Amino acid sequence: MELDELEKDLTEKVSAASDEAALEGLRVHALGKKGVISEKMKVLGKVSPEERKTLGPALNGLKTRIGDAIAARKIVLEDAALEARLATEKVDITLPVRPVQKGRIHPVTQVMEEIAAIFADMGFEIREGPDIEDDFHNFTALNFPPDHPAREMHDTFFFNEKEDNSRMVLRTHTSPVQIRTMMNEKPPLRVIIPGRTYRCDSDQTHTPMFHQVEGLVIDKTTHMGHLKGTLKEFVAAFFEVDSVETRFRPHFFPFTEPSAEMDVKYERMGNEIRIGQGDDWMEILGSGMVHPNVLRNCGLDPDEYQGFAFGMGVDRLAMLKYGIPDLRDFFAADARWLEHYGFDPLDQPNTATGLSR
Ligand code: 2U9
Repeated sequence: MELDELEKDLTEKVSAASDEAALEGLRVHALGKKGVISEKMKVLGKVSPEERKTLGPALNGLKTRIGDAIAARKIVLEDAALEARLATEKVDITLPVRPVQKGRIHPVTQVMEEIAAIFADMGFEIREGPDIEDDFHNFTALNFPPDHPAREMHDTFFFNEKEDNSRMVLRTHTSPVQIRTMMNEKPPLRVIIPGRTYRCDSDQTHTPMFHQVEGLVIDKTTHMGHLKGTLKEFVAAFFEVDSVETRFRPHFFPFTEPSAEMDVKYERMGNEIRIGQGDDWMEILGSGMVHPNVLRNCGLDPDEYQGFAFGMGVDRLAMLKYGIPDLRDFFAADARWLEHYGFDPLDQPNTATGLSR
């Protein structure tokens, strides 16, 4: 009789337990080492064998039923807690996205990504390197003679002299990255190098920091025809036109021989410039076959390997393609300018669905 009442009391309390902590307290109260059922078990040894025969199974039954009731209640409480949490975390995915103030992609970043997308389609990989360079990678390995004007103080940003009298520089072009690539990797190579470059120059058309993308192809039979084909395909893709009339004009760079600048035909319609056709020529990039001295400086045998390289100014290409009149606005950090000339961060440039929208 006493056990029946205990079971009724415990069962009611289990059903009434409102959370997992209360249920755990109840479990300890009933089944813990000093719990009410455990205490009753302890007297089993002291009762007569006759009484033990009925009390033993009765107590064991009680213990099992209360244990089961607690386990069942635990599942109910856990489910309820999960339901409550899911209800607070519910998101209505049919709601339109709230109009949030989004950032814009800077035209220089956009153009770098467009150029990378075009060359990636042609099988080029991207390489990057440090902005602070030593004299070897920025000048000597690129076949600049010791007295070349680019090595002068007024063209290049030099750091203070080190103990060994050498001076680090802010790279004046991204070309040192090609040097590092040729020294560290085995041909065939097909790479483009986007990055920041620095020269002591500041006027309407020059800023002391500017952006370049350079490219390099090295293999056993790479020739000037590959250079022309690659660059012609590149400009048509970049300006998003079916064809562009181009011409290659002889030029001089210490690191390429022969060297050529590439011009494109264009026409002016009021304030707008149309690239592709027209009566005028505009210089768009520089290029050439990598000089044998440069190959040798990087440990490559010019009788076995040859290749072409090219370089372009990203800031100017961005101004041309997107009709941006003043270079200095690029670095003025004017939010209204960026709102107008910037690009949607969710539109990734790619040649399949369009470079720019
Ligand atoms: C190595 C070998 C050859 C990179 C080249 C040019 C031509 C070039 C200018 C374009 C506009 C710089 O930003 S700009 O003023 N660059 O005309 N660059 S060929 O040739 C290399 C580079 C690295 C090892």
